[in-house]
Amino acid sequence: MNRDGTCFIHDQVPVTQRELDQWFLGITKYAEELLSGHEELREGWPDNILEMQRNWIGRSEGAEIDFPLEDGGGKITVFTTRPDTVYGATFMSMAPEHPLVMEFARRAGREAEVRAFVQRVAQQDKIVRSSEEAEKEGIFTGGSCRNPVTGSRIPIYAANFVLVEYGTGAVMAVPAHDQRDFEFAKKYGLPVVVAIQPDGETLTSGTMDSAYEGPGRMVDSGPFTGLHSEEGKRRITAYFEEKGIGKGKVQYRLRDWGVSRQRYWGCPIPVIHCQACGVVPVPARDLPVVLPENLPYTREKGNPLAGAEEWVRVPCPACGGAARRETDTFDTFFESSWYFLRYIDPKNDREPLDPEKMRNWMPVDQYIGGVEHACMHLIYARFFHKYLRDRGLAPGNEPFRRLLSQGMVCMQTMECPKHGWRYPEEVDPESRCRQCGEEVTVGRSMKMSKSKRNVVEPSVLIERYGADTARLFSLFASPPEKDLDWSEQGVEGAFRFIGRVFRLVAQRKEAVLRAGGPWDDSPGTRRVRRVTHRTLKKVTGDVAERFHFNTALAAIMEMVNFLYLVEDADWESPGTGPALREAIEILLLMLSPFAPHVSEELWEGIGRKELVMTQSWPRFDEDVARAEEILVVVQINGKLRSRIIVDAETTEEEIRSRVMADPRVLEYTEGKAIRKMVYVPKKLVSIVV
Ligand code: ANZ
Ligand code: ZN
Repeated sequence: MNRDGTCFIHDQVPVTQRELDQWFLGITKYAEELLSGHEELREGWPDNILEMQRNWIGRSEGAEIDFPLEDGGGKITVFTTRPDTVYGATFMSMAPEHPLVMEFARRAGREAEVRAFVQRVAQQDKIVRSSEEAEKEGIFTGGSCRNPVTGSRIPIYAANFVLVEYGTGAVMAVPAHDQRDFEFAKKYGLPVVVAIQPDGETLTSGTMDSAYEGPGRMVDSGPFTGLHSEEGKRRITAYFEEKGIGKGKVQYRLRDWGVSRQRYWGCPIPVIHCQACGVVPVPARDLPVVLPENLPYTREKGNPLAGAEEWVRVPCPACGGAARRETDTFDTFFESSWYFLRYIDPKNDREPLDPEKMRNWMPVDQYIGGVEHACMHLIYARFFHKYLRDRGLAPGNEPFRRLLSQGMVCMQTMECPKHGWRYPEEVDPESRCRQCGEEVTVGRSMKMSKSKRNVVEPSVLIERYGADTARLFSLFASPPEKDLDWSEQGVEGAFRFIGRVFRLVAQRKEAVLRAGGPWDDSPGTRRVRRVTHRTLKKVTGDVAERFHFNTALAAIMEMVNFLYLVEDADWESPGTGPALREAIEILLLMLSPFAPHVSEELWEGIGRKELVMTQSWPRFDEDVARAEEILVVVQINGKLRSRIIVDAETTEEEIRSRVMADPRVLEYTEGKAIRKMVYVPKKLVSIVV
């Protein structure tokens, strides 16, 4: 942890920078590893999350180059990803917040107008002002420097699109090869100098109507002329390094993490400030630091902790002199970066974690979290893990082997011509807006969130349909990584399905109770067992390997449909009855994680004494599950012309259409009238043309 009094607050405070004493975590030291670690996560993490992290970390390779100031000595360092374009740099643009901007203005007697500009830009949103579409604006500061390779004079502008916290806050502007610089140069009448020529084309500065940002051959670039731009980047950087006026540099967008908050309710930052000793950590024996209770909370006075004199005043742990506690508290992301480690060792009151237990349990096999955590939480947690690893406290490089990023629950809204989108309850049964009576149309799907007050309370659903329906619907509606559209019909469907299972079991209960002994080897029995074990195989795979509960449920539903079609005689038969009993048992075992209450009830109904929830997951029999295949030969006018292999479950109708689509059959039947087609079950199709 670094005490850094000069840093600005980044991420969370976008517009105004306040200079404050703040605590930062040195996450940028891990920037490179947070990126390269993705290699280890490629298998188990969704691509889009890794992509979002990559952008958040934002690695750029380039160079820092010094531009000597025109007068008074000194230099300005810029960060560029295109050192190969330095011969085309014709001016410099600086972040309006850069301390030198006002300095130049003062020296040149341009303070008033420059200050007016700087203050105006300070009001603009940073994201907006640095976006591509934003109007490029700037002002001449009065200062200038020299291009280190051409020696020409470079006027220094303050420009709204340059950000103070990225790179060095100063940019060498190359209008011929950077679109923002191009627009800026056109607006303020600054020269455009071509330094890169694309293959097979010749640019001239006078006729360009946009910048050329691609690679090419270097031109008008002194000794580097003729090099390809990639080669040029390396050679120019080496040249600057040799002359001591620049160096290769990898730049990250990721900033050190400002963790100080001026809040009462955060986790205390356990340090004490002593006049004589400086910053002294609270000794382990005095941990945890407990916050004072019952502080008066007033909106106006900022952090109430700062006024809690009794709590703040403590003796210095090092010298015993009068000292003061830190009153900033941690960002809530601090604790959420490692909370899960306490599950390994929740009762440990001597230390945050036990390295021995960490070795046994970490990493987490499967972590689940929404996409809203892609960047902050999931980067911070990785960073904590790497830090703990470096302290010998955590095994491996990554905290979470696999990540499932679940979708959001959304709600379809209606569009009113007068009132915009409306929630279902704001629309009457005739599809009219309850407020104005206008007819509504189907609108967009919105995320459910408390702040938008479009949350469907689970308790309402549970009261109306029961908890099993609520659960089944959410699991069935979509794969977990996709957003889920809330739908009343979907809930109804889940409810009906549960009723269907209930009726099936209730109806066959007696037969199941009677069915004892081994099953036989009849075709009917084989068919029942094949369906059962195939379904079990599919559900096992979908649930355990992919978390695809929706397709697992679809398979269970198919199996229920199948069981409804089984004849009474089979249920009662001594040979097939036991196979059907197995089917019902496996059905309930499969269903129990999705609809635990009704499964429990039905499990008891078929005579089982133990709870279904204490049963282990059933095992499928691979041989039984394997599809039985049959060979059907095709005769045309009495001659063998083709053969097809189909699943034994395939219906006659399906077999007929497969035969008619067979290319060999088509060869003989194309353009001819089929006079007769006979199917001999599981053996032969005979066609007469
Ligand atoms: C000269 C140049 C010539 C550039 C050229 C680009 C093309 P990324 O890829 O995002 O890292 N830049 C540097 N610091 C900046 C800041 N604080 N605010 C806004 N822009 C800044 O972008 C790096 C490029 O963005 C740098 O390379 C610099 O412009 C600009 F033909 O330098 B370049
Ligand atoms: Zn002291």
